[in-house]
Amino acid sequence: MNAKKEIRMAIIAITMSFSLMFTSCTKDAYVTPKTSGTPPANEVFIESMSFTPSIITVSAGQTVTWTNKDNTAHTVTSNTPMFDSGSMGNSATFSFTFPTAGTYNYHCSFHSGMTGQVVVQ
Ligand SMILES: [Cu+2]
Repeated sequence: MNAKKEIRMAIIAITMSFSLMFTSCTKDAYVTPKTSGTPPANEVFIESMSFTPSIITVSAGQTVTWTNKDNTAHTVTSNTPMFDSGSMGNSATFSFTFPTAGTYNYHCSFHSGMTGQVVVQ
């Protein structure tokens, strides 16, 4: 009788720890979707037809690097004539150094819906 009870308790404990593991696994899988994850500091990923993060904040004098993770070609083009990457294929990178504080809006010249902003402090 007691042995059976212990086994039952053990089964319950194992089931509970399994479901806990499952919960954390599910959470991890959710946090890591089909994207390439969070870009490193001062980097923007061009992915799934958008700039990630869409707003990036850096200090004056720092360089921002964009990487195209899409198979579609994109550009990183400032709204004012300041920088223009030209056509970027898959895995292409583009870097620009921002010497002066300000807010710089940019877009992809191929896809008007793709916009981003660099805030330089
Ligand atoms: Cu584009």
